[in-house]
Amino acid sequence: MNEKDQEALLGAFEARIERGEKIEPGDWMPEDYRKTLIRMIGQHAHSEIVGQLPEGKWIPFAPGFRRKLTLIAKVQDEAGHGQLLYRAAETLGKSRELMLEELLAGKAKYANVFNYPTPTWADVGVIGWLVDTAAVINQTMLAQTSYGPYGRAMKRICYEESFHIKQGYDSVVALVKGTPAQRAMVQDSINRWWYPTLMMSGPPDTLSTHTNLSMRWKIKTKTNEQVRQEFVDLIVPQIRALGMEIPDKVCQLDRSTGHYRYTQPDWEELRRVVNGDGPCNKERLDVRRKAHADGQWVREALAAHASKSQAA
Ligand code: BYC
Repeated sequence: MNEKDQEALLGAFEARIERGEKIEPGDWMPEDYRKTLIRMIGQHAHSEIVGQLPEGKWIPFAPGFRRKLTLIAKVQDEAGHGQLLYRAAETLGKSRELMLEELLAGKAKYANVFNYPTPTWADVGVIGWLVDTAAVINQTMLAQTSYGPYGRAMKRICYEESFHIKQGYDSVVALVKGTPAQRAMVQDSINRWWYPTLMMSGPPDTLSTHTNLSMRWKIKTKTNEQVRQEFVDLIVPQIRALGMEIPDKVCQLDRSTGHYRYTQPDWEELRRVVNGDGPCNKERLDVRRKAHADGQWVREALAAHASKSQAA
């Protein structure tokens, strides 16, 4: 195809985006659009299945039958989200096997937050409340993305994630109403999760490499900083309403802008953690590698069944 034809295709593609049309799997798209989406959706899928682990380890120790049941359901939901997202990424031409191979080889990124430890039961509630709130704000924006299969997956996922927020909040409220030791446990957990959760929305716009192109093609419709500010504005009053503190003295409402000010996280820490050097990266990937190896016989049995059905 010559350069003129390429330009015409790009022009028609951008006009469709401008009109708010959704791009579907068989449609023409620029290679950078395809690559950006494969990277983002793949990273998102990995985040769901690695994200099962920090809370999942608490299933045997959940205090009471009701908490155990809801936690199992939540962790199971994350596996379902992973399935939906790997499927959405596959529509762009990259196989699930290859994506998983890259994850297990430590070559793929996934959300920074899941590389931090969960030493107390309060962490389960605080992840559901803070991390899922940050995730839902981002994912509500991604539900408007220009790529049809990703947007549709996001809508379904946001319903479930909104329920996860309630599960986390309910658990935190129970602890906050409890003993001084339980309240201290919640505060300690908020202190540890505050900055990793702020980092979840991505680096500031000055350091973000992909935002400009993603905004131009409406893969994202808000910048990382807009998403983070929405999270801060929503969560700060909620935290204070429970009598808990934000571990940031700067965090005050700026009446001139209507937004809360906050101290920027350590962006060097984000870079390190997403590139494999966080407190739990090794542990998380080791667990995923074991789960993958344990499931090998299931994949083999399914493949054997599929080839037998084809032969018949
Ligand atoms: N963590 O140019 P930038 C959940 C990477 S799971 C890791 O700003 P972009 C849940 C970025 O990929 C939901 N990596 O990128 C599950 C890029 O990498 P490369 C998780 C990060 O894409 C279980 C580089 O840094 N949500 O809710 O424009 C239990 C430069 O960044 C992060 C998603 O996955 C990070 N925080 O914006 C509980 C959402 N930030 O290309 C809950 C989908 C940046 O240099 N992803 N990077 O290798 C996104 O929305 C966007 O990709 C981001 C980054 C906002 C994360």
